[in-house]
Amino acid sequence: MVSAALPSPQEPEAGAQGATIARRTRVLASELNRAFLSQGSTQPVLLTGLTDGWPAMERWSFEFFAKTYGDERVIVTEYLGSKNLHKVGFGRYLDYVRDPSVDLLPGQQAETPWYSPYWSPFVDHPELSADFDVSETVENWMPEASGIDAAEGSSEALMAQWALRGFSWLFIGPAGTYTPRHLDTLNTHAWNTQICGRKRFDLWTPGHSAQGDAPDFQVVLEPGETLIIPMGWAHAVVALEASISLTGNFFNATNSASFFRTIYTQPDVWQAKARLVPALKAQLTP
Ligand SMILES: O=C(O)CCC(=O)C(=O)O
Repeated sequence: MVSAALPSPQEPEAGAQGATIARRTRVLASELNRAFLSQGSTQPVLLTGLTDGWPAMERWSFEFFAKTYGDERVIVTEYLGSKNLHKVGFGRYLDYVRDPSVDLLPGQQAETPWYSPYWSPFVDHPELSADFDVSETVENWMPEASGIDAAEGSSEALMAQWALRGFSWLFIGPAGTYTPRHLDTLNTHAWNTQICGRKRFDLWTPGHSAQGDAPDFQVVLEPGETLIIPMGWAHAVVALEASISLTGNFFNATNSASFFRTIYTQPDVWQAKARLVPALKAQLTP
């Protein structure tokens, strides 16, 4: 993660650099890979229609999560990547999301509203995975969620947990929550779907490394829309409204060489994800 000046939660400024993001309806994975994710000519793309028929779009709301999972504890932070982390009751956090005047962490100061970007519930609550499906568009070589059904402790089950806990999250927070400019982990691509509320994404083309520069693209993601961010595209995100987003990182033939290179050269990164799985944590040296 790279810190950056905090952005104001505003609409995109008329045509950042005059460029607009490609938009498509219902793209098949073969076309996504060919037209948007091929090495050397990657482009972000905003997809509509992917969420048609997802139970998540009807069911998932602040009220649903409070009622169903409110007893859990979640990590909240100032912004994704900050070291200022606190554990709070999820129900209480959701009260704060709906009413940011609630004093969530008495005595604690944060520059931006408290954010919950680390809730990865799909291993503990596999029922949530049945509420969405990106497989039409996203070809993912990460181990399948169905591996969870494999014999407990089998390598398939452990790999599936590694992938699910380390590469998929529900991000929840009030307006103004913020993720500073960064590149995604282990050279993965990412899909980001808005379930409710709107978020602004600022994007920098691969190789545009000067910090502090205006983004090359800005786009506002509306509920039901999905933004595909290819490997190597730096991005920063700000919520314009109270928001629930679902996101996953993935790799396939278009970036597998880069993904595996980082697995070999950045063992600390994949091992940090492996430590999220108790049986794998036990096998890793501290
Ligand atoms: O929605 C957000 O705040 C951050 C999403 C993102 O950039 C990521 O998961 O890498």
